[in-house]
Amino acid sequence: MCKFLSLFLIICCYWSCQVQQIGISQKAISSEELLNWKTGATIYTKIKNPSFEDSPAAHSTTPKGWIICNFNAEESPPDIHKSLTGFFDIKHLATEGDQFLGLVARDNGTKEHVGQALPKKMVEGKNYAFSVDLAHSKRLRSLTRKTRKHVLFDKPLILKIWGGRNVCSWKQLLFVSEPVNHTDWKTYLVEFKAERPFDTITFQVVFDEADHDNFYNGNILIDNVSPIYRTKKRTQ
Ligand SMILES: [Ca+2]
Repeated sequence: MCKFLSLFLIICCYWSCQVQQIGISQKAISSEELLNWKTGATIYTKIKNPSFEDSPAAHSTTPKGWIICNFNAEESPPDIHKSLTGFFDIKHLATEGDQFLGLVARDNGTKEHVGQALPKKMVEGKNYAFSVDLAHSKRLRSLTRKTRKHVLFDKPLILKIWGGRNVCSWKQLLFVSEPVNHTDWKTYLVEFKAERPFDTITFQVVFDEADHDNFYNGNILIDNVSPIYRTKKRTQ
């Protein structure tokens, strides 16, 4: 009995720690919650080109300040959309400035992700937070190499955000979104405690394995990443 209870407590503790550390399936926050969170918070550092501006808005183009991770030469790079430009039939407006980023995952299993070096290193044991706007397009239509036909990339994906020591290295999972299935923009809060020092960040889209057995074509739109704030404790 004693052994059973000990094992139970260990499992509970492990699960609780995992949830706290990686922020499983974090949901969008309201504008009021965002305002409350920012009140009194201090900026620690800023992400380069957080609005995905100052780049030529074009498909298959990486935003300035960002690097393509795990680039597959047979697949195109991420896309920089401009408000109402209509690349791949996307008709969204940027939430900040005039451009935003689009990441896709494909039915051949490939997934797009971008990363960058941060201006300042995250300090082990300290709490940080930033916000990011996410949306999904039901209209995105593109070529799939699997069938060599133009098809809809209209299924929801999940965004993971990683911290690392080299650009595109994945040492600490900072954030896992819920499946982003909303076409309107929503703001998500990314809260984390640095488990060890790190100074790079990576945005990666992944498949929603809970709802889909196989690889599929999907997209997430990203804009308006806030500065990274030093916080005293988590709010979620
Ligand atoms: Ca923007």
